[in-house]
Amino acid sequence: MKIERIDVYQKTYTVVEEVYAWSRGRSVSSLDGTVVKLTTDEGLVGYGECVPLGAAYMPSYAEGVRTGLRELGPQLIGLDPLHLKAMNTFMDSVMAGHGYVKTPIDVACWDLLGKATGQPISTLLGARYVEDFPIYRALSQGTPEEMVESAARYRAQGIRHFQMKVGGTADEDIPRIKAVLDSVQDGEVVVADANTGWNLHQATRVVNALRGERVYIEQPCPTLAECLSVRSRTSLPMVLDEVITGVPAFLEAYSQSAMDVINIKVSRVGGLTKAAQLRDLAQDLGVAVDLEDAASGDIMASALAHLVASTRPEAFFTASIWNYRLRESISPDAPRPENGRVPVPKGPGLGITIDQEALGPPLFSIT
Ligand code: 0XW
Ligand code: MG
Repeated sequence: MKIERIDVYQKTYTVVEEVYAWSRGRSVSSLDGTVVKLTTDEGLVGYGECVPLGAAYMPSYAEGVRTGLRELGPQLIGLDPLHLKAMNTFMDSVMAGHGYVKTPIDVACWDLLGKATGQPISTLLGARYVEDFPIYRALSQGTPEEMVESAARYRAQGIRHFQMKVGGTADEDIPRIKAVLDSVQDGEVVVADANTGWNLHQATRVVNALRGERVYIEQPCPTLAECLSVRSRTSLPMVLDEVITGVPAFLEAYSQSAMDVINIKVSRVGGLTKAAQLRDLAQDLGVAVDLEDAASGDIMASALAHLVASTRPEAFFTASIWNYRLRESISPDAPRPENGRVPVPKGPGLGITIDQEALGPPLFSIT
């Protein structure tokens, strides 16, 4: 099988909650996504996408995905999309870094492999431990009262795991976290995600104020060295996210016992192939995983569902999808949460149908 044509689409999404805010004054109210459709010489089509969370969350941005695809795409024509490892090795040999550009190609190749073999991606990733799974909900940064109120609203929708967006000053964050902790119920999980927003003295004040509380701390500071320093001052469990850029970064952090959980963002590590490799390693080493992407439309939400389904249940910490938080949709049957749980699609490949009309005409095509 050979890739014969690559169509690239642009899709603008608006965030239902209107503004989603996190540390350092960053926020989004709309998202600019890129969808890739691969067509093969046998007429099979596969879809992938990359939806950056604006340009300030991590080193990726919407126009960068498209510019990267203009550079990379022509070199992929004629390659066999079913040989995922060879495809990734090739992409890495002709373009250094820019994993977020390669992500939609990699996901579309998995969709093709599934359709060619008649199997869902989860089965091809080696397991289908669950048919549905719980997601967490991020609490957009706000006053303590607003964050407690968001948690109550999401609890009513079946959510039991809350990730608070903190990363302000210690004086702002300590009351936020305490207020939400006071409102949680038995069995619920609270993570305080600073998204690199604290420096050492702020982080130290926050973890000291939370000693003994049932809260996880996520990515307190920008660098691994700073996060390790915070970890040495607290016994609260730690999640690392922004610094986990791939297997080498994970192994460096693991060798220093830097975390209990990693947050794997598919487009940060460069696609589903690499995310699954990192997930496999983490679960073998006893580190639990949070599986998500910076943001996700219907396609990435489906890819994530398959990644979760193939994760050993004891290694699964939590997951997140974004498509249900966006007003626009490109798939009528993409997974969406019901009572806080997301079903894993059953059909071949991603297991969803794409509404070509909702996608509109391609922005550009490579043949
Ligand atoms: C990437 N975020 C800021 C958005 C997602 O909702 C989760 C969060 C994170 O850093 O984990
Ligand atoms: Mg995070």
